[in-house]
Amino acid sequence: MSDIDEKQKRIDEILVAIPTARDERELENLRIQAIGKKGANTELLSMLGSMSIEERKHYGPRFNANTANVTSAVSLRKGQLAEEAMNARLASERIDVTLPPRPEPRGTIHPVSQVLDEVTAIFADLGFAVAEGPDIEFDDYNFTKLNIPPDHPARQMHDTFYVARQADGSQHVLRTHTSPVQVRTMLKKKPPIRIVAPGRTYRVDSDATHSPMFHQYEGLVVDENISLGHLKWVLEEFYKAFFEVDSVELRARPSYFPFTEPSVEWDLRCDRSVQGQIKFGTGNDWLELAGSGMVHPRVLSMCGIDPKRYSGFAFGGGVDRLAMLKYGIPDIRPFFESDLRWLKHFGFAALDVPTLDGGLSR
Ligand code: FA5
Repeated sequence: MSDIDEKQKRIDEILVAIPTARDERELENLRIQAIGKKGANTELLSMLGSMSIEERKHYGPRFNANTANVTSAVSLRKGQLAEEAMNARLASERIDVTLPPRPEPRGTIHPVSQVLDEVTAIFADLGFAVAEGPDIEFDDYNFTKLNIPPDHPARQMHDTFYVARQADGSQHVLRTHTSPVQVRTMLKKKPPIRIVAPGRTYRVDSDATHSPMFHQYEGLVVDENISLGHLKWVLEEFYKAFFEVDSVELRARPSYFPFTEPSVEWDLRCDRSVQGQIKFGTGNDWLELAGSGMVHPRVLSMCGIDPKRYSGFAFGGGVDRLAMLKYGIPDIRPFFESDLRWLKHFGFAALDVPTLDGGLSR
């Protein structure tokens, strides 16, 4: 058999193999063997140069036809392989819409997380930005810049967890309240300021209504001409939205916090005449809700704000207490015991994000 016949035979075999190539790689391999750089037909074509005119007339069209036949067979098979791959993918990714839905998610949202989200949603609606601070706080921010200098008797009220003093002599504490976020905000930002700071707080304290780790929310507004009237309106709006009632009645009591002057504590009118139930807006009982006051001018100055030009109010209360009141939870300790039965009973559906429009706690 001549060299030409042998190569032609190889090309014919390739033309037979192409329609059954199993994948793109095998197909490409066959194409290269026929019409690649060193393919059988490429070699045939290169022989044309040394042939006589007669031979060239005879073989030329045949070799060119080889190229055309291989190219069109490869392209046909390529299309078929692509279609087969798509069909296989469609079959494997098919969704059976008649199958039952996935089981309900089993995790629940902790009542404290729920109330933190509710508080944030309400204050966001009133135009307050959310501010944060660290749990391990400078003694200076937790106390001194809040007008509680070292040795001030008010430090005793806080039952503080102190952190070992640093090598440079600086003192840190586990923050005893969210009020240092006021300091952090005022040091960074100039008025107008309107923030809410929810977060974790710590005190050496433990009984049915006190936990060593608990949560507070803090509000701060600083601007020109801010008064106690503004504070009362904000708190009324907040408690109406939080307890989901149309009206509330707040009672102001004089109080003392070193960082506010005057200081006011707020009670909410409620009805506890039915055992185990509490109603807001009616009744003859009063429920302690929040500490507050006008930001002390000395605190404003220590935080770089001119007290002659600006005034502000601040308030703060317990988040865990709010959760206990709103959801009828009698003891604070199980909040942090991770008992799954308790969590299931008092937890909230994971996908119900509280919003004022969609409902806070439904
Ligand atoms: C303060 O902590 C002030 N920083 C609040 C404040 C802010 C006043 C801004 C003025 C301006 P007080 O120590 O009263 O205040 O604590 C506030 C609330 O935290 C309490 O009413 C209570 O609801 C909650 N709380 C305090 N200690 C605990 C505790 N150990 N466990 C749970 N809740 C607590």
